[in-house]
Amino acid sequence: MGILKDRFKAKAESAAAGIKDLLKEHGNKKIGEVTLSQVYQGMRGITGLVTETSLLDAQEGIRFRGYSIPELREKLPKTEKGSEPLPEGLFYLMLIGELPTDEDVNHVTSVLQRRSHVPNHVFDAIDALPLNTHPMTMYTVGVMALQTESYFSKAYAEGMNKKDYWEPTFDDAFVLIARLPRIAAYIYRKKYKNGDHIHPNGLLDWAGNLAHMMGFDDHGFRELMRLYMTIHADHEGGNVSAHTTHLVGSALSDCYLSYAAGMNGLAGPLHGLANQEVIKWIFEMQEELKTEEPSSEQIAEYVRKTLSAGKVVPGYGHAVLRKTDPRFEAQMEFGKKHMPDDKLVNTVWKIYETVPPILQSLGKIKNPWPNVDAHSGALLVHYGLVEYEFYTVLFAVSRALGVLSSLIWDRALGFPLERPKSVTTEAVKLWLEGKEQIWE
Ligand code: CMX
Repeated sequence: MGILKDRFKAKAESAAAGIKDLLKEHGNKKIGEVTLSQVYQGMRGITGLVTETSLLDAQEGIRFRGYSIPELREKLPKTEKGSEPLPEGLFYLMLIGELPTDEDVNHVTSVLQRRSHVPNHVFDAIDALPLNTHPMTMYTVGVMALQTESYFSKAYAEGMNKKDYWEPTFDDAFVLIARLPRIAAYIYRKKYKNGDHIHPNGLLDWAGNLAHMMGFDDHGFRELMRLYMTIHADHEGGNVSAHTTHLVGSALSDCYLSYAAGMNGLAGPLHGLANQEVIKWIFEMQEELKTEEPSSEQIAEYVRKTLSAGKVVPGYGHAVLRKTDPRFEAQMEFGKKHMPDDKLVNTVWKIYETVPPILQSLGKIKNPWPNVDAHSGALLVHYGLVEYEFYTVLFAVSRALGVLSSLIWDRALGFPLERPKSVTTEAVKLWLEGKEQIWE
């Protein structure tokens, strides 16, 4: 861990000095105009956050420290027999800002392996919940129970210099990330496999071990987990899970408190829960149509029925993206390579041909194309992971890599408490009448 910390410290010190100079010279420059619609409609398009780990382009999709998903699939280190990137490599890239070598990734893997022991009281907290509790609730309860381990909270209570905040945050992030696969797998085996738990395999990589502890030792499934954990990790800073983690962290809440808060946002159906909703929607369609291979006409009919019931078509649309999500495309490539004849996967592809023109014809949807969640469930079902309520937990394990590396950077750069201004409609009306302006 010492080498990583030293590399991070050097990067962070020079980045913080650079930002200080930048603000000294350009701090008063306008970075955009905020309209009343933006104030009322979810702050779309307002640039108001710095997130160093990744940047989303509406037309191009996500880039992690400048690298697109196809580039990461090519350049990040892999296992000896694998062809998908190891998510540890992406974590290193987001944290240090440079592509890792094989040796760097092995180092991250072994640091995570060494810190992966989960104390028993975490399992006790999960066990205290009724079995029908949603897996995402079990997961955040598990994360909150683990908060007893926070180095940051202990160091803060003892009186720490603010210059040092990043260091226990760094340690907390590694410990938390190391333990998440065990917590996720524990929930999976408890809820769906009669509590028949599987011990970690200390020789496996982070994602491979998650697959193993869940009970999936197929090479294809492990590869899927490596790809899945890589592509779901980060999507710049404004999405609900990343923004919430950052916001809560800005109050100097530690990694556990901040990440659990973010994951409660991920558990919403317009965000990460959409992956469960997609498969639920397809299963319900298959049941209603009494076929596993619905035609394009049947799908179109079902989509219209969904829309006329006032529901969204899950897995389609995005607040920022305006094209097919490259994370959808990466999963489609995986499907073509590993399971080209799978009926459910083919249905996902047929839905992809059918849904965008229908959504486009409504005239109000800004992005009719599929997002990451439109594809993921079908690949999981192929390997036998049919319990779709669990899918968002996998998203959450992956998202830890992005939001926690960002949180380390937040503390290293000394980002302050987040506190945007809000207004009342009454105040807006007075302002429109030219009577009063209370916000300047
Ligand atoms: N199906 C039906 N209607 C949709 C739609 C969809 N897939 N996507 C957007 N719309 C509707 C919106 O509900 C909104 O309707 P109203 O004006 O009646 O309120 C209108 O189209 C305009 O919305 P928008 O500006 O295009 O989209 P937003 O930025 O407001 O919302 C998102 C983005 C993702 C919440 C939305 O597209 C959606 O609900 N998609 C389905 C859920 C989903 O897949 N979420 C996962 C996103 C990725 C992730 O975070 O994991």
